Amino acid sequence: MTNQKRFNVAVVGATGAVGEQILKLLAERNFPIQELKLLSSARSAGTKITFKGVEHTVEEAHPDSFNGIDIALFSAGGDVTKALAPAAVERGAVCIDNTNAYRMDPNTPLIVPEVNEDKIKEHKGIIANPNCSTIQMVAALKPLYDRYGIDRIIVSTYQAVSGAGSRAIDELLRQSKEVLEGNVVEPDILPVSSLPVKHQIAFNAVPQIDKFQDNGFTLEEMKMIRETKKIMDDDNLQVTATCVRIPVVYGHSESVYVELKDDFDLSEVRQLLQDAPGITLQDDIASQSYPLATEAAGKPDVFVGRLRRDLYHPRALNMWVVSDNLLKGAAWNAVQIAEYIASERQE
Ligand code: NAP
Ligand code: 3JN
Repeated sequence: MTNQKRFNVAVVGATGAVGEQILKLLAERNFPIQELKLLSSARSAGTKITFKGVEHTVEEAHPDSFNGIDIALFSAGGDVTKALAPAAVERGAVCIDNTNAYRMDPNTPLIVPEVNEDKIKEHKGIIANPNCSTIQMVAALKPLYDRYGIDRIIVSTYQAVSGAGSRAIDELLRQSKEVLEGNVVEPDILPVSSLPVKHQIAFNAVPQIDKFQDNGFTLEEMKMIRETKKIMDDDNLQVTATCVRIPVVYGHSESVYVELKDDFDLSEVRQLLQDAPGITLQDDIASQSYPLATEAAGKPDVFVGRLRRDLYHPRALNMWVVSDNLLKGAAWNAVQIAEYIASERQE
């Protein structure tokens, strides 16, 4: 495009697992960048990162880092967002935030472009990216919600350790080796919570992601419940979640039971999913073809399969939903929002 408007872009958390994927996508997508600022904590300040063949030096993030910035992508944890995003907005930046900090703030749109892109324009400086487990589920359910309506969702997740950061990946690999070599396993990181109690993740399934709430659900489960209602803009939606960490490195999987409001036809459901943006239907039991974390890893889509009618509820459906938690679950969803903003400003 000639005379394409270019933007000054800041990536906060540029040295992290999500930040790395954001940079990769900005380069691959040829995002219209004028100047790129890479920000981290003091720990990584001075680190060199090459972006499109040009070496950039990572700087420690502080409020004045955002002078002249048009678009800031945050993935450095909720406390960093709370400390710096308002300062970035004051300086004229639009912030796309990957953390929980503003997701439930009524003034902050919570966006999955395939579901509620129209709400982006309501932002007052900050746009929130939902939790990874929420994103892939609502993307898969949106075509069904629009066609039949949804009463109730019961979801169980099987979440990869990369969702808990690079130290959790290291922990899984270390523990796997320890078990295979017959050594004692000493859990150190998972589950991430304020308590010192840790559990083995290698060869295990841990039914706790984030800290427990007073109602017995974990924070990850409550994020899924609250965020789904906000994104679907439906307070009557009944959502139950059980979130489980499993020994997979990349790719969250979900077993989703959904009760629809209207009768459905399974072949029409398949067609709706096939036609939906960002969804790949992979559902051929005759050839044992269904979504797998190993195959979804590194890809931007949400993969859906194992579609089947419930045996008891006449309007219920079961499905298996898999996506790369660092891509559609975080970096790709954020870059999609950034592309929307950039395209709006071209006009
Ligand atoms: P990570 O690999 O641990 O990276 C954390 C990044 O934040 C690093 O670049 C780190 O810089 C930076 N950072 C830490 N403290 C900072 C500070 N005070 N000021 C500026 N930068 C600071 O973690 P990650 O897996 O990339 O996840 C980062 C955050 O993204 C999470 O905390 C979470 O809020 C969000 N996230 C969201 C989803 C989702 O579901 N949408 C998924 C995963 C993560 P240093 O190198 O200097 O330490
Ligand atoms: O554990 C996972 O698989 C997803 C984790 C997401 C996460 C981890 C630490 C802090 C979040 C999130 O995105 O909700 C946060 C947070 O921003 O609170």
